[in-house]
Amino acid sequence: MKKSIVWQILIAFILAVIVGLIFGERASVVQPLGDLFLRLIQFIIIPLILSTIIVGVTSAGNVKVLGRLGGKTIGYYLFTTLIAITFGLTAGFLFSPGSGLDVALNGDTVDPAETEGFISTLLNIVPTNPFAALTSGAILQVIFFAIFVGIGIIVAGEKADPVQRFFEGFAEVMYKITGMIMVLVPFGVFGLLAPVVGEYGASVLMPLIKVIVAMAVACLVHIILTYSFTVKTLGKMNPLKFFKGIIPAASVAFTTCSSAGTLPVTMKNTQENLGVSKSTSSFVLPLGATINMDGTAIYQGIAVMFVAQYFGIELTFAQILTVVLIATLASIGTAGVPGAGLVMLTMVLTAINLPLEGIALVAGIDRILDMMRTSVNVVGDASASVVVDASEEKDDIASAS
Ligand code: DAS
Repeated sequence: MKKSIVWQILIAFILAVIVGLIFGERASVVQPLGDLFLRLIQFIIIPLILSTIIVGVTSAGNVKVLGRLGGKTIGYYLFTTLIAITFGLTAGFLFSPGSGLDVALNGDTVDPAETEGFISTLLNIVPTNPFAALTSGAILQVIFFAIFVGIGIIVAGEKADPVQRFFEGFAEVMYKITGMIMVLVPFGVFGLLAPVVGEYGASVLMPLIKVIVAMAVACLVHIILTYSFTVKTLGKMNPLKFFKGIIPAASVAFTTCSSAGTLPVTMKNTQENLGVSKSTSSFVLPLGATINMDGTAIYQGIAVMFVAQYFGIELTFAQILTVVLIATLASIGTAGVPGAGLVMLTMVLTAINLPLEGIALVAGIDRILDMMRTSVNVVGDASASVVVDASEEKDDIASAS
């Protein structure tokens, strides 16, 4: 990876903070720069996912390998999500951000998002019209469609060669377009971050600083402990190389608050900086951008403890377990877009009968918390691609010998 992009992003961060602090709300004048960047990376998501997953599946060569790849991916995601929720609940307990808080409720309530049952969440992954899924950007349904097109190509054999070659060429085109857009990452980071710094002054952040600190600490602990461990022991990669290689994607995630929007950058970073194969990254990352949300899981743990403490409610062990299960289920059905975690929180609070009014307390700083949780979500997805790719290489060698 060109060293310059990391320095350019660092300079963009520093400039954004300075401009935000100096100009306050007037810093929003640079918002169009950030919005342009956001639209540029959003416009390539669906064609990139469709083409790269089809190529990834067909390069797996057979359905058995595909099943193995899927099993490892889902297993890793569940493993790290459960650790993340535990870190979140522990941070909420240790920091006690809701105890003795003298912030008055502003009376706002949030309508509880419906918790889709486990079965309906799974059923919704199957598109009734794949072209509608493509035009509406239903990422999980696009992934489902792409996987089955890939399987169809494998089963059809030689007759489908022209289709396979078309998608191989199309995927290459999408990677090239992603490379062109990557040049704009520093400008996008600046245009998205400066207005946020300008909007959230100390008066907004200070009353809830304990929530922000608890979130920051839990995210850092999870990134440093969990991902260093998995990348080193399972991914056979130096953690420093991993963290340095994923900086651009983590920066885009931090400023866009969208795992899905960051996907093109995540794919490019894992392939070019971390050496993950295209077939693994094109399968693991789109799946991760929608169903793997470790940062959001940390947030659920902290927010639940915060609301319970604020209202002086003791959580039972059964309620804690419910949080773990609902947060995991909810993350599968929630797309990686800004504010997804806040929507999920309504499901979790409803499931354990905590007052929904508590959401109004954290909604005011949700953008700040979303920046942190989206960054963790993306770094977690990248760690999965490194781990699964290393495991696949081992299996390929084993089956070849
Ligand atoms: N913004 C979501 C994402 O893109 C995370 C969240 O809202 O919790 O991953």
